[in-house]
Amino acid sequence: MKDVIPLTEGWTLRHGQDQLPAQVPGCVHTDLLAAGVIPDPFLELNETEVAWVGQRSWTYATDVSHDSRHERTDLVFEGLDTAARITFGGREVGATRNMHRIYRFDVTGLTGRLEVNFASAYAEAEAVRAVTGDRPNVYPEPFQYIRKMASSFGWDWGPTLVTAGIWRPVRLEQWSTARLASVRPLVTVDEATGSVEVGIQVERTAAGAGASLLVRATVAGETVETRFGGDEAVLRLTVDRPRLWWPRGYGDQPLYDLDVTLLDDDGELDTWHRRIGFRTVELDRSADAKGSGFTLVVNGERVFARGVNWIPDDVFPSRITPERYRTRLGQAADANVDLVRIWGGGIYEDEAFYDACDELGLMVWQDFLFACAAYPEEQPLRGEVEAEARDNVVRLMPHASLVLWNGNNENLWGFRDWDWEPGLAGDSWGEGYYLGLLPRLIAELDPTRHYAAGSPWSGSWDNHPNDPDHGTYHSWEVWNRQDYAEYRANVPRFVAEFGWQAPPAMATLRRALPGENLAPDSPGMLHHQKAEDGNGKLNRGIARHFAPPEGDFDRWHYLTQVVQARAVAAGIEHWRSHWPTCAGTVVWQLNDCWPVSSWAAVDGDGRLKPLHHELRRVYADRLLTLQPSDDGLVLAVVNQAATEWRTVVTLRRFEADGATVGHSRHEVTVAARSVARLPVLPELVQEELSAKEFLVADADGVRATYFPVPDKEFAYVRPAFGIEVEPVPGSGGMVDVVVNAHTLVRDLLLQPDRLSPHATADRGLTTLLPGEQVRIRVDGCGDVTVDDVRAALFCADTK
Ligand code: BMA
Repeated sequence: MKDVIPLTEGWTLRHGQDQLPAQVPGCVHTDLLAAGVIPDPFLELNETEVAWVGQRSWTYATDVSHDSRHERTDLVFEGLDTAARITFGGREVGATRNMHRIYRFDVTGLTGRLEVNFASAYAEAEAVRAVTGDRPNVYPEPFQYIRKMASSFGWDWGPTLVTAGIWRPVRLEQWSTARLASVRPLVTVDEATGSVEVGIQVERTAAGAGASLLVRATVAGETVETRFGGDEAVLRLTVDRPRLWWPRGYGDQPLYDLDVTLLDDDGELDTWHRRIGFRTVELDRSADAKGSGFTLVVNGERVFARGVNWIPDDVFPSRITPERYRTRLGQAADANVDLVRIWGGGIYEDEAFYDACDELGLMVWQDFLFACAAYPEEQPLRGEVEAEARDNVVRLMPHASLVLWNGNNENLWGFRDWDWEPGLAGDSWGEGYYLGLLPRLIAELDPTRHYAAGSPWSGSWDNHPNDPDHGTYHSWEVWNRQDYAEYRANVPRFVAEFGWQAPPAMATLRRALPGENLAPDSPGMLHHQKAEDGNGKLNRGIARHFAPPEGDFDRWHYLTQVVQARAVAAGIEHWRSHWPTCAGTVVWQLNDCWPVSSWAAVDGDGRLKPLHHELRRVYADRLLTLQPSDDGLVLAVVNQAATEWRTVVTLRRFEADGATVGHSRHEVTVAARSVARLPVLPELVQEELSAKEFLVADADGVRATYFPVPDKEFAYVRPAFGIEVEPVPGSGGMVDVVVNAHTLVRDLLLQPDRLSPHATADRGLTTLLPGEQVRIRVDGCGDVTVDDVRAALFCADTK
């Protein structure tokens, strides 16, 4: 059996004359931070102060002594960031230039000092640019010339912190005769039979060449084995009536252990284990009267995907622990999300990410790592792209949650629309990857999975890449230039990106900007806002609906949260109401990689923005929404559950002071996984709603409200409500904040982190009619008074 020796100990990082203690896995910035050499780049304006770190070369070293009873010793790096030369025992053993690859070097017979010398990523990128020539790019940094996490060079939500280091585990593997070089399970389900075709490749030592080997695979109590003399074998297993893996909300997530063992006549040589799941996934892109769709079909069930986009959860990804992945993806699941798209400017994530998705029933859409730029296809990049794709397709394909490979983020669109084409003058720009190399690799390695060439993409050059009627669509005009009501202007087939910004929670701001007199344009706030005209867009977003919160930072902050949540809800409510024409929404973005104003629902310190709670509402199986349409107001009753929804919807027309001026009841039956769109009874809206009126629809505890005019034009009665604080017996310190409304109270929000930085609340924005009550459970706030709570409570209609 092979021996594995993890190399985690004794590492140092050379800094001038000093040898600083270093973490492996880790990176330069976190080591310098731990040694007190640099300030925390997440705080204040420190990011700019540490820019020099990315311009330098860095050396990691440790002493390795090891004995071996084996023929071969390999040095295996699961991830090196990025351009490195490796020496071991005084000998150069290899060089690397790709953060996304797994590297294995034969170091048989070597021992002693192991050194990994990283060149500056800028130096490497510029050297490659000199070979390939220049290409257009949305950001000013050279990220398309180096296979490194693109967003570490800075993004419209991310700092420019270009790090280096041994970012994933490193180990020695000692082995004899042969080892498992790759194992590729292809899992299919046909009627009631599950099949697993396991393709294996071995690497042999010189002595092991031609030796007769046995490989055995076991799943669900079935075992098959085969003897072979070459480097490849295929094993076929069948499982009768496997329990199917489903996205959350559709069924369970049973996972089966798949074990592969390689043996020779003397016993075991190597083993491999993963958990797999049995399910089918189709992507229906067929043409219809409206264009061509983009509908995921899992186990025969057509799915409206309730998605979020995922970016690296830390600009230093070596810091992300399995627990942190689980927490963040748990937050996605809590928001009734069922699909996570890993965006192409980040990384192929850690195993722990996909394990959590397998267990939580979160479908994963994995981009290949290309974003917002023209990418040269010349060497040395082309070989790197192929090698990295091979490594990661093989690594990730066992996961049941992985439903889609996607070629790139916005590059096909950029070529067509962002004026790249004229300057390219026949140069390569990435098309050969997205429409050639990558689909060929998927067909070769992982043929049971679907591949999309890009996001957005309409399926071919026959239509504009971002044509809403064909395939995937990114909706950015609305955030950039319009009111969120404009989301209603079209019904795309699948909205893979759209979103609205807001700053992080107050406690996050206070931690990141200690001592700053916070204002929308105070120095730290501006520094932690990376989007083009970000604050302008935030302010215009507010101004379309509210009187400007002149000089009142707390109110500005609250209003940004309200507008973010309302904007995203407006998009999702409209698009979901048009299922099955529209078959999914993927919100930009779930998470952040540092404390920043951004589109995220969960901020850089892991705190939930009100948007997170709003997603939970609009992504629930049952949703009511009132939508203006050409034929008047429509009540859409959305039922994504497996059972029919038979209910009575009560529609009420109110005056601003709470008096009911109209009332109707509708018996509605909505089939499973479908939507009923009903005209609102003309009696109820016979006369157009005035600026003093609004509508409320209720059914089985689900509510929709409809206000005909922006808040600043609405005839609000000054809100009045009572507050009580009730300790929750036996809860270990939780309290219920009970609010009793005497008037209409719109978008009431308790910001729990204003009570204590650690406090959380189980609700976000809540609208109450006169006489209604809400109970907000707060955890971790300690003893609080009604006055404390009042200072942390906001609502839309206080001027
Ligand atoms: C799209 C994304 C990201 C970007 C976001 C917000 O372009 O793909 O590149 O961060 O919009 O601008």
